[in-house]
Amino acid sequence: MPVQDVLWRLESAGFDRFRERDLESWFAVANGRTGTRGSLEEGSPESNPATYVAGIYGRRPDDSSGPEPLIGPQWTFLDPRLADTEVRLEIGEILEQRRVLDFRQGILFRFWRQRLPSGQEITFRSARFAALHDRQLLVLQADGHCDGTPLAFGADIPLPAGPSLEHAAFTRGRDQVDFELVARKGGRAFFSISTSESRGSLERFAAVARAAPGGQPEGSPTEALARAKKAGLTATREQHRKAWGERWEASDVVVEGDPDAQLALRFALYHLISVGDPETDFASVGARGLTGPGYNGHVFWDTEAFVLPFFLHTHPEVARQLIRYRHRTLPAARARARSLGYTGALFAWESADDGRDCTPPFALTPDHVVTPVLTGREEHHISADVAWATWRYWETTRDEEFLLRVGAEIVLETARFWSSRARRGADGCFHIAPVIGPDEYHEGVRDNAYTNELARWNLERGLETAELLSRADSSGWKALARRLKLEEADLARWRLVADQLMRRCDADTMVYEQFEDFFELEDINAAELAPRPFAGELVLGRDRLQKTQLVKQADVLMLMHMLPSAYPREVVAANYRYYEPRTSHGSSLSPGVHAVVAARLGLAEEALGYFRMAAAIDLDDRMRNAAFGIHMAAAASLWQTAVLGFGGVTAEADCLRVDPKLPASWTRLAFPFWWRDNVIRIDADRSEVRIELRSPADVALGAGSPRRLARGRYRARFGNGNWSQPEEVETG
Ligand code: IFM
Repeated sequence: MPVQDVLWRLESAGFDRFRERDLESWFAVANGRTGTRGSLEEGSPESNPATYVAGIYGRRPDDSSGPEPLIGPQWTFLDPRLADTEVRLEIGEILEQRRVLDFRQGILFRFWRQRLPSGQEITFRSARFAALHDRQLLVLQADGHCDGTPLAFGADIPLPAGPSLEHAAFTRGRDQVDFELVARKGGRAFFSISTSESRGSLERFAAVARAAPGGQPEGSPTEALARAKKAGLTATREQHRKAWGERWEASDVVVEGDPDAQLALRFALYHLISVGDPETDFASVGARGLTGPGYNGHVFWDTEAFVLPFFLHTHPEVARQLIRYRHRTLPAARARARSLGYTGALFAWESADDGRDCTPPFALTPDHVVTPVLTGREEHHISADVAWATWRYWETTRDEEFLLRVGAEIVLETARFWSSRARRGADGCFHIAPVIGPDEYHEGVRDNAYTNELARWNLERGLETAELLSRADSSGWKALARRLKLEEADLARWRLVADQLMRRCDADTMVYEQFEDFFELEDINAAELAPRPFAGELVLGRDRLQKTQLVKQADVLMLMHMLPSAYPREVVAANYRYYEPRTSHGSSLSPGVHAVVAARLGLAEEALGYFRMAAAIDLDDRMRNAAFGIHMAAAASLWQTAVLGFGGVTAEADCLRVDPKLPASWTRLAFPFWWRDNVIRIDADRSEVRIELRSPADVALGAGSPRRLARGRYRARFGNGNWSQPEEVETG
């Protein structure tokens, strides 16, 4: 049975065929290896059922549209019948139709009662999950009856036709069906599905394995199936529940006083946990996770800048695999930089199985115009974003081994890229152009502030990496430098470019100009144009858009969000005041970043408004595209708002700073935070913060200095605008 507590579940009652695709995204069950949309077992007219296998993509025969995810067999399909009568929602009268997604257990439940045209009433219940303790397994349980007569379910398991499928081999045994699916110019997926049925009750296990293009299968579905059958469904479900329990223990964010915010957070965390895989670097996280077809499952900077911090501080093994995925794609990133006339590594703006850039050349804009997509050619900040995530991993774990073997190569090769990407101008400064920053309304600009500042930061971290490794492991560093053909002259150039890369910040107002001549563009107030969020293309048209200061998504503010310690409060405040009114939030990435920045500035109520806007992107389908899958970056931005924004946690180089600033309606905010092998539990209200440390750590409160705290529990009070020093709490 699903959990009773309404703050741990999402429930939808009734049936609206035209909303079905949105619900299928919401109710997806996934475990980082596979994801299955929440389609009804028997199907429905507008349904778009799919099971995705992370990292398995195929190409169309003419290779026109880049890699697309392979769609697996519809393992949840049932064809319920009462004797020869079909049982479907559209036939007869619906008496009850409810889906309940139980976040705590990671199980999707369904309750259905239908009056058939004959007057008979059927009862159907099902439960399904993607096992979290054994990521090869998917499980479905169902039962259906009509006045004591069991329903029959049929044995068919359809294979949806997908453009990326080249070949499917299929073997049917007595109670088992095996599929081998070959993606065109891609990997392979294997499904072994076993069903047992007895008097209206059904149990089904689906075991999955996958193979990279040209590679051997990772695990055997037959063995996974045997494991599941041996354990039995009840024990398998128990292990799955236990695995979810551990994830929630490490990541749950408790909000008291605001049930909507609590539910939105748990919904977001459910989908984030569902997409993590700590065991392998086979795949990264697509912009819509494993919940829908949006962006063809491609991986963007959404992963490093939004999703990864959540894992870094709740399940660092997943963050590590996400970085390893990028490391694995370094050869493609080097080739891409070379092909554009640069050195070092330029990661794909859109990446799939092999790391080659797969940004489509054309796309349909919100105003239904087929337009060339320039992001693949010009949106290069992705390289700095990957370096940023890698550095954050290093700062958070202090794992020198990982830095030497994996992280350093990413940071150094991306630094090298920027030193070739920046060119000296007639004014003697280095410039980056043409370029697209996070604000994609303005293409082909010069010196995008976000890109330039992150590039400078990347160059500096490259230098720091060289310095650090040469001190810590001189022979390891020499071997790495030799392998990368890095010389002193390269490092000298990095210093030069970092020092002389153009920065445009008005000395009086402290506002960073988003790019050269941005301030000359027509000034515009976004909120006066249309209720936000809105698509700028629809309101202004593409041509006018480029000539105005309307910003699609946090750009200068994104910079300040990514590097919070680098910008004084008054600079962030000035930039927030300037850019916030000019932003349409045409991207789902934007509201959450505004929420974090506002929360850190102490604008708690404004931040809460943005938090709600970010939450509504999927739960209210605010961008009219929830049917294409859950917006993973927006989901992650809710965690960032709660923990980094309202919770006020900043992982600084030498301490963890904690400065909670709760909105008036939040009476309590509590969460765990993983940092340097320590789990730090923060529990705050508006006047007090309680901190529990698993091992000693340097902690600073508010603007105070760091203090070494031993393992234990502490309490600090807020008064006169400051936090008191933490006092140890006696434990009885
Ligand atoms: O990565 C984003 C981009 O910043 C804005 N357009 C959508 C992409 C995928 O979410």
